Amino acid sequence: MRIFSGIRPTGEIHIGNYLGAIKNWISLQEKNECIFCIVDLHALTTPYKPKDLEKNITETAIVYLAAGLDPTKCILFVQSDVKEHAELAWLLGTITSLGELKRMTQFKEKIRKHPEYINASLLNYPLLMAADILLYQTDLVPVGKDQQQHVELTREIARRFNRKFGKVFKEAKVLLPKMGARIMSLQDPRKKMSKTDDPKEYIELFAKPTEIRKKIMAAVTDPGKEIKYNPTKKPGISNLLTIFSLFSGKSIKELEKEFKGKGYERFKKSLVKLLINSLEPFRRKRKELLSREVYIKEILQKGARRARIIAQSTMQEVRKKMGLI
Ligand code: ATP
Ligand code: LTN
Repeated sequence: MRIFSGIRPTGEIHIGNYLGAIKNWISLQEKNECIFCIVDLHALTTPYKPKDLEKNITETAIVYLAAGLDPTKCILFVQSDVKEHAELAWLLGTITSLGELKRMTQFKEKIRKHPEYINASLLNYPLLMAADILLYQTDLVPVGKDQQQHVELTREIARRFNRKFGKVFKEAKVLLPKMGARIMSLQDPRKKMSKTDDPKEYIELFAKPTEIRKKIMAAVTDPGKEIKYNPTKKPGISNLLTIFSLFSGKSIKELEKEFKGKGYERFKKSLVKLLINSLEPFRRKRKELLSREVYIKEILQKGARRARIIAQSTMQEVRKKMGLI
């Protein structure tokens, strides 16, 4: 199977990004042809500082490597290094309606969050994402729940193109994790954990023990003191239980039994310990990688060269079918 996914280099990668996406990429790379991208062009659609962008790209590459992506097993590259992404996005825009783009939940959320930054590329974001996926004849797109709608639209665009111009694209399917597809904010467990929100709301993958302790102990819980999984009535504790379960490998049922009658504080303290231990190897690897900037650059350049070959071959087909010779 051909796998494609990406992350925007917009800030610190958090445990939601890890549990919802990256963790699953690690196992997928063993038996599939995987392509993982740092989608820098997508990062320009929300407020950013040019001087932070380069740092965030390197930081995202470090996350990929520290989390266990292996450049000998998969292609790692930066989106803007392969020009075909922007080209295909433009072409796909010609067969996508304004209504389809305006309907996207992420667009609606982002314009609510940044009313001063409503730009055309924010609306066209799903076209670029569709181009990312379709250029590589992708079968599966492993992402968190928030991206499902974009993958569905990509399928629709692929079908439409194939019908209109002749078959070029594969209809990629979304691949959601069974658990952890939507890790919630630590301060407001009714909304998703997001790296462009207040840092109190998320735990960075490389967080220091003191930060982990502070944020987990301050995480919003629910009335009562029972450790019970019930996302509608107890969203706070259910979110923490999900995080606990995914990092420990224990089922929610087992955890409910283990912490029966023990209260929120004991539960949170155990979670702090678990997270400190689980994230320690990531911190260690990051430290190692920080001094290897040249090595990281080489991986990304080599990845871009390999990606370009696939992308160019798809684009040749696209141009032919659309009459652009
Ligand atoms: P931003 O704040 O920049 O919108 P984000 O935290 O939502 O960022 P993205 O770069 O949009 O992160 O997402 C990267 C990957 O992580 C995607 O596959 C996305 O579905 C997944 N993801 C993001 N947030 C969560 C979350 N809270 N729970 C599970 N998966 C998530
Ligand atoms: N929109 C995604 C990032 C992204 C992506 C992709 C994910 C851009 N292109 C292609 C999967 C496949 C997000 O997480 N915000």
